[in-house]
Amino acid sequence: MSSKRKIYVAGHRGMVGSAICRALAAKGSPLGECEIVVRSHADLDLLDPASVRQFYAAERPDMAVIAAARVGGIGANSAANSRFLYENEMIAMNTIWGAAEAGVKRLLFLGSTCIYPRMAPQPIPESALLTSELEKTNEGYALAKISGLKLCEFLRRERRLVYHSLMPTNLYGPGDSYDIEGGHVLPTLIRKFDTMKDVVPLWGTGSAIREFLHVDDLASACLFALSLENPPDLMNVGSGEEVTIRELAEAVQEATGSTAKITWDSTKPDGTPRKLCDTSLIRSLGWRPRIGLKEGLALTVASYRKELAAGTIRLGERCAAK
Ligand code: GFB
Repeated sequence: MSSKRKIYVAGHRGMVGSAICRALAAKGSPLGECEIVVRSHADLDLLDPASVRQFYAAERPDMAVIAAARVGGIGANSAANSRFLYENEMIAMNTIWGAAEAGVKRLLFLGSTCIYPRMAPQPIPESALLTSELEKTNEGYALAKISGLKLCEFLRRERRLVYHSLMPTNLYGPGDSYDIEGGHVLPTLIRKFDTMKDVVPLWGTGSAIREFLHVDDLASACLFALSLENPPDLMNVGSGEEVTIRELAEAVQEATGSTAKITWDSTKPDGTPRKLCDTSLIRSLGWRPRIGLKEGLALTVASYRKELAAGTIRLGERCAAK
């Protein structure tokens, strides 16, 4: 019989899930050698509680990492708050509750720093959760992620299962979605600067401030959190590196070699004015990010070109995989 730990990664085809699978499979992983269990969307519908229960009963993993979600940028979120709430709520409830019912002892749930109030103090500490109103453009997504992290917290308290959550800041990296209408700002800008030769129309005023974290740094934070015997219920994960959207646009323009003219459409929303997370908790326990924005951007433009040439690039909306 194998003594390897069996780890279920939900959302393994998404940018985050695939980065976690790469990190788990890498030599020297802090979790040691493990057996990674995955299911494609076609084989397991995470919106269906009975299928998820059956899956856990059959596989009985030692650990689960929930990186599955419907995700998108400000355009996709604000146009479909209902779908972002419903699908993410169902995925969170089914994967977390199903794991608890099957006796899975350890689970890591992934959310996003959009769970914090729109006007949270900066940098945003974990304690800012539920202290005031959410940002309207992504309220549905945020509510679903808050439910998920609370379910983990309640199960931990009531059933002594070590279920905990990480809230990453805005992510980017290989395997992202380059959907111009529904994607996140960084990959969308790469796609726009690569394909629009004369004018690149950008949204909002360019004054919003965002922090970006390379997905491989998030994957290392996930493995780090899972290797802690008694992890905090909730930890932020960020790079500490902030830029205005205008500065990001200039950096992406340089990284792609574009000479197009940038225009700003102020009828489109800026969203949360600033979203820098306070990472003193995870840093105090020993985790650090390694990939700076300049290096990460160059790596991401290179992987965008590779994915484009290989025909594996994702240009449409992402579902059930962050
Ligand atoms: O990544 P993003 O779409 O979402 O970034 P959020 C939005 C910011 O980039 C806004 C500006 O200030 C936009 O005005 N922006 C400029 C653009 N040009 C563009 C463009 O072409 N496309 C896009 N998408 N933005 C998301 C949440 O918020 O953050 C999600 O909606 C999730 O729920 C994610 O939490 C991490 O950073 O505002």
